Amino acid sequence: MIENKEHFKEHYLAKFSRLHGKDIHEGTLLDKYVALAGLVRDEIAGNWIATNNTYDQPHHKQVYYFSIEFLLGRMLETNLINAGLRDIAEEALHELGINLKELEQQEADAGLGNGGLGRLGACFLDSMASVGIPGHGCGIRYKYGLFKQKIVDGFQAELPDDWLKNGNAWEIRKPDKAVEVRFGGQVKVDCIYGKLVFIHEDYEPVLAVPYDMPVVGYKNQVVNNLRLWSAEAVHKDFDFSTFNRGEYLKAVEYKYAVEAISQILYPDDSNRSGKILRLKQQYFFVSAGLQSIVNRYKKKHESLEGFSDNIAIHINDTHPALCIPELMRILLDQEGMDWDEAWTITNRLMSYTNHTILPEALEVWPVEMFKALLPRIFLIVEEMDRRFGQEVLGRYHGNWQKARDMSIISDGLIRMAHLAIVGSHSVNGVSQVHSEILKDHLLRNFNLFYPGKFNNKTNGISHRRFLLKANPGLAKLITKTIGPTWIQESVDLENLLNCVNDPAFQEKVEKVKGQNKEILARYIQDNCGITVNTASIFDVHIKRIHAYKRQLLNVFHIMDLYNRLCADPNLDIVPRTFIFAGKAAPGYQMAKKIIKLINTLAVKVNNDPRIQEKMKVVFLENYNVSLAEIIIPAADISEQISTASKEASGTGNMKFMMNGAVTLATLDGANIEIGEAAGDENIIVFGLTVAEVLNFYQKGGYNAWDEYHHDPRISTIMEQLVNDFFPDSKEEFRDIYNSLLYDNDEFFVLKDFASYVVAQNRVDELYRQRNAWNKMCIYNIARSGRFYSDRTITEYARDIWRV
Ligand code: 26Q
Repeated sequence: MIENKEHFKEHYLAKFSRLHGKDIHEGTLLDKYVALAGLVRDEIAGNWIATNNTYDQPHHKQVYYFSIEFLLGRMLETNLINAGLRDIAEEALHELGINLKELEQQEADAGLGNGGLGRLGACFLDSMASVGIPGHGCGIRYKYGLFKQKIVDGFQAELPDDWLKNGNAWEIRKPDKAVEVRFGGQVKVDCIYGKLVFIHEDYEPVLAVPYDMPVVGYKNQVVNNLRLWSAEAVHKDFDFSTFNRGEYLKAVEYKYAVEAISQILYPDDSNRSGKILRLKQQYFFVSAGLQSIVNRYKKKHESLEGFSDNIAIHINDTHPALCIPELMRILLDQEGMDWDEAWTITNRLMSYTNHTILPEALEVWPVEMFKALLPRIFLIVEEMDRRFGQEVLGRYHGNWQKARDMSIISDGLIRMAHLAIVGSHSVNGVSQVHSEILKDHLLRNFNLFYPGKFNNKTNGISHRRFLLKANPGLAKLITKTIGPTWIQESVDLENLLNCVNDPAFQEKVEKVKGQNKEILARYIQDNCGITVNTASIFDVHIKRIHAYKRQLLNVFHIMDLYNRLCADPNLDIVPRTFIFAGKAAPGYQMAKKIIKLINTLAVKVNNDPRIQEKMKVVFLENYNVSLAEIIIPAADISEQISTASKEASGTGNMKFMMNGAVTLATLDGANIEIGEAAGDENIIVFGLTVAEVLNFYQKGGYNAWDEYHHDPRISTIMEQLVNDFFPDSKEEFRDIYNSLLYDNDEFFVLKDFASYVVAQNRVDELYRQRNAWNKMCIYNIARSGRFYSDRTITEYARDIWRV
């Protein structure tokens, strides 16, 4: 164990020469990073093994968190902090003439996720380890993460994210723990001693090889495990027999087809329906994960007795919902249980989180495709559907309509949300309002059918990553003011309430924010060549680009402000820097147009001398976890402006709040709870409410042209999209224009425009009163403590997993 600086230096230099066989002075930054990460891994290895051994003792219930995404970002600093080594490392390296920050940047940002759902998975891993819950992640080791975004000529271009090209210092390949996953073929049914037996034949075998990554708890000696599966060809008899027949090409084809399974993370796509490889990915990691859980359990306990008391399995959205029929398969076909016994165990084990109510995001699979790829699993799903249908008919006296509405299979499609609900003992939403919408609208039938199954677990974030690590200036100030207990228990941030009225403290908070804005300004300068004024309001909108997240509403306010400034160059406004970042799914044309629009507007605004530096528009390319860690600490305004009812929770909103930004928000998702926590006077709210939006959807009554005709600002902006306001992009934005006016503005952008402008004007007014503004920031920080993922995970553990 490394205990001090000198010790650290000694170990580090030894590690370096062992690894690289050369002198440290000849090492590249990458060499130095690799040695440091290796040293950290050595340091945590003992606790990793010890933690695992503890979990193998009786009465240690294990949680397995299945997620098709884990958006980890970089791990070096987090691991250093959690292992209690950061300060020692920083000083020791400094004395060796090495800058820790520079080494950190050598690590690839692990982008194995699209956005909120994947990042939530990563925060939960951190919290499970830090709270000391025996919780393991189970996912896919994608060779390529989410694409890298380049902006070329204002357009998004996608490049592959070859994140493993320099290796991954944190993972350990475990070939001895590999299992076989079977696709395709047929199922033969036999009757042996009066019992039906299902035999899967002519399948294609795939080898699932696990790579384990340590998840280090915060200064508590716990090191949990994240197991990511990689697909490989089965070498045994399979390819050799083909090989022997001289079918070399076939063997190579097989190898490539197999490796394709874990090759790439699918982007959250608008036309994502029915991609067979995606279904393969889902079954691949679900089957591998469950087999390894069952193997481990049987190795320790000899049988499956007590299985459902000692194991909990969580399904992060429906992507891993095949856990349900796959566990049934194992219990029925391998363990020889009967249906009822297997079903009772499965149901007790499984729990499911829903992350969306967008109808196009609810997963379905065509029966034909499903059946061909997973013949045995299909039979089980069919049986589940049949039995569930009987139950519904029984309960509702033969109401066929009800049975059809609730069925798992319908119109040739398998509805994964229905499968997940029927197979789990708990279904939760991710914010209060989202959970209410699930219960009262989207899943109303199920809530009535299964009283008590539905519950809420409002999301949270890792405050250790997004405050302690990302914002060292603020973290230090907080610790100096209220002591360090907030690092473990972020509700203690409330102690800052004693300082809200202290002008000296207000000034310090403002100063830290200013320093963070300087850092971001330098980043913007280096990456976009745009000079921004750090005295301006940093108004930040960063998240996936999606129509419902309404980047367009922000854009239209900027256009309106620009129009006002052109009309009156002396207009008195606080200078603003509008900052955007986010990726659009490669196949989502509308989202890509929005990116082009932002960039086109940026060129126009930033180069107009009449604007006199009163506003700047910046689009930062390749948004990822590391970039978020630079932007969020520097934000004055957090844009959370989704159409009410559409954003299940949002988690970026929480990260901004913790870093002392003021939220500009619709009453959607967790914004509502953020407002309740911060207090009405410390958040800026506008727009339609959930009830109003749902009412419009149900009853109609909204006409986008009314907004166009009654508000000259809106008609001006709409026409500017298609006239020569953007001279080089005349027809480029026609689709946006049409979707708003001819497709009646599905997300109420025009409807909310007027109230958004009022809210934005209020931002301007409030920011002028610097003391009052700083007070708002401090209230937000102080009351953000409840949105930490330690709290969320403790609730999951208590109410759902019962550990
Ligand atoms: C599905 C099929 C094929 C390809 C991709 C996908 C796919 C991938 C990612 C579907 C959905 C996602 C991601 C969804 C997501 O991030 N949802 C967000 O989850 C957060 C955590 O709960 C919430 O805070 C956000 O409100 C919600 O949008």
